[in-house]
Amino acid sequence: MIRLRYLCSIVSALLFVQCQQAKEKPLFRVVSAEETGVDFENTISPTPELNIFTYMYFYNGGGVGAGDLNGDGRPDLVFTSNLGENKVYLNEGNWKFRDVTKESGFFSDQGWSNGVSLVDVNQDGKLDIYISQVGDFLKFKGHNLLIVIVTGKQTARWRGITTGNGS
Ligand SMILES: [Ca+2]
Ligand SMILES: [Ca+2]
Repeated sequence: MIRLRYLCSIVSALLFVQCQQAKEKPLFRVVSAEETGVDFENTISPTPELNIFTYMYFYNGGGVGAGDLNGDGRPDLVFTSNLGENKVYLNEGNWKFRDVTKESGFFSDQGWSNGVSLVDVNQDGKLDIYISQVGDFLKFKGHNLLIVIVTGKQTARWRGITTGNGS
């Protein structure tokens, strides 16, 4: 009986120590929009005309892509929104991002964007952006969007090319 108590005490002590270690060193932590500068939200609100019953993918969400868009070696972020504005953030280091959506100027044609891929489409060594949108469905008349990024010596120029109907 004493051995059992002794064994239980050791096991309890080990579990306590294990729990303490887990609390001391978390693998992840939440960083706020104020810290990072990333304030994107994909906000959707159902209406009688547009909801899960009229569009079965209503809650599937938008998309996010991470890749170095400006060639500085740091991964930048692109978010696509269903009903709001798609956004681009340049990574300025130390977990700080700058919203360059307005200056990029390539998200003027808003629709129900549901995904983004960052890939070098024209094989010039620089990532380009491909955004998928819902096409001809209900009120949506979206088109997938290919944005080929052309960089100059000091500035980046963005060019949008509209491709066929969205999927
Ligand atoms: Ca970058
Ligand atoms: Ca490219």
